[in-house]
Amino acid sequence: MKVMLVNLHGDTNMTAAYLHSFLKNNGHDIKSVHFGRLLYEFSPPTEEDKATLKKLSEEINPDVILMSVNSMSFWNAIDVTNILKNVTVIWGGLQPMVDPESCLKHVDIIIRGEGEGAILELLKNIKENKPIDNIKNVWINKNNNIIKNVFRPLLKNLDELPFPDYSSKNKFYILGGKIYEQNPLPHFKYEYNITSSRGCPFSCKYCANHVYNKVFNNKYLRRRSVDSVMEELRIAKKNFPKIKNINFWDDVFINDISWLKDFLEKYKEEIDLPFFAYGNAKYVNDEVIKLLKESNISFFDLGLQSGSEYIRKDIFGRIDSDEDILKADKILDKYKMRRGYDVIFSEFETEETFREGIDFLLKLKKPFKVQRNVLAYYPNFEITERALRENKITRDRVASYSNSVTSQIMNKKESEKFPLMNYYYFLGKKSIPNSFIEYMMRNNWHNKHSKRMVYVGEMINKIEHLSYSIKSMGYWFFRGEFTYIKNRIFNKRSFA
Ligand code: B12
Ligand code: SF4
Repeated sequence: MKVMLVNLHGDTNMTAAYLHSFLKNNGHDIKSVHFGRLLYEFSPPTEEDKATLKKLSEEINPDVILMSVNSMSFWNAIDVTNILKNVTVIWGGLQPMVDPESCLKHVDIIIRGEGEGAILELLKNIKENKPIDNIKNVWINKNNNIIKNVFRPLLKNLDELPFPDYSSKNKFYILGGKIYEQNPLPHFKYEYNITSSRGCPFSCKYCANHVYNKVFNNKYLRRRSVDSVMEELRIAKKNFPKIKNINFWDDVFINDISWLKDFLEKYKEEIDLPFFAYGNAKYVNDEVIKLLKESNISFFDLGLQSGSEYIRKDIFGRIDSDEDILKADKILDKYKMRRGYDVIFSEFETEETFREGIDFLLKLKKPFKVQRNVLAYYPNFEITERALRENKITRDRVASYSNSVTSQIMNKKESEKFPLMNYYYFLGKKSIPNSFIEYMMRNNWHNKHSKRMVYVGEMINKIEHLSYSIKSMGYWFFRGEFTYIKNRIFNKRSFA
């Protein structure tokens, strides 16, 4: 079948790359259209982008259009779907999983949970003009009557899936209203996005994994074999010889020590590229960190989420105690691991928990980065229902209920709202002594000089960001990377 996959989540999005290769491998004529660069926040498609997409869609003339939709891209998805309505549009992804009814107001067919088995069966039945009402994982809005099918069993062996396709073949990239047939963004050659697993052993209350673990009885977490991951990396290195960093986007990379040992030994021997991974304090021990360090890890990102143990455990449902984190931090410091701690600020915090949190972070060994997030409330999550019930938030704070929630990264406006958060700009930095932070707190700087703190904090962020961009550009330049300019000039297509 002629299938068009419209990807709103940026050029190197893993979900789109997986779906593309899966459908291609199963004999479908698939074309993917990517919007913009993969960024940590969503930028809505412009009118120009949408007009270009419409014309491209007419040219491709697909039998069906697929879109991956999460709670934050929900409104963009509606917007884009509305201009493609003359073709059957099918949504899959997180929003259909967590709030299917909201999706069926905008499209007639959605796929919930794992997509592979369901999309194959659905496309087959559409092609053969067979009924589509009883396909597991598929929900349908049939004349305002919602047909709800149960979930199908999960894939047992992830190794059976083809590797994600990040090539530019049969892909289109829409940027600034123009179409490119080669990825015009150079970064895609330098970073390789991979996952060795699906799911997470934990069920934090604010995370999609708690939904998966509940629905699939804690069986959602599965891991690929070492051989499969290694083979993907070998091919990646061959196809993208300029890769300088691998991103392991596994929710928790280090939970299976015997897998990790086996994998890293081979990785070091054959791939030996710096890599990024997510970790969790519970799994940090001397052996694991030594292994990671010896295998060339460039950055290790840990979810701390709150320095207050009460918020971390009781509100967020995490299992790591203060003691676990302090112990892990000591080991990470011993191996001089470049690391970051993610924190999430929420309306559940009080002045007391904020202060507790800062005091706790002051105990961690420097240097470390702090990634400041605000809690993203997702539809139908218990934590969202609780926050609404207890009047901690209004509905406009919930992703997809409101079109204003498009990121969980803390911005300047949020920083100004909760003055105590502003200390997090400065925590973990070697150049700023803890005694100075304590002095600021004692003297109430967050109230007296809140705006100034935000200003300085934002400046620090900008400088860090700028130096990273300059470094990347320098890297591209000195390696003769002019594809970006070449593609922009010669591979541009315009319908105008
Ligand atoms: C890796 C990842 C990232 C990476 C992306 C790297 C990359 N190159 O792709 C980074 C760190 C950049 C990232 C950023 C963000 N992320 Co993220 N990310 C993930 C993560 C860990 C894995 C997603 C993934 O690729 N899985 C592998 C693919 C193959 O599986 P999948 O996406 O689940 O898709 C399967 C099914 O859902 C289904 N399916 C999905 N779409 C479709 C479409 C169709 C048509 C069909 C048939 C099936 C289908 O089939 C697929 C195969 O079975 C998930 C958490 C998780 N465990 O899911 C969060 C997650 C998706 N991210 C999330 C969020 C919120 C974000 C950000 C908005 C955060 C922010 N900055 O504010 C940004 C948005 C960036 C962007 N432009 O998209 C949320 C979404 C929550 C929600 N309810 O919407 C998640 C679920 C984490 C969470 N908080 O629970 N993310
Ligand atoms: S550890 Fe991370 S990925 Fe796993 S459930 Fe908690 S927040 Fe989600």
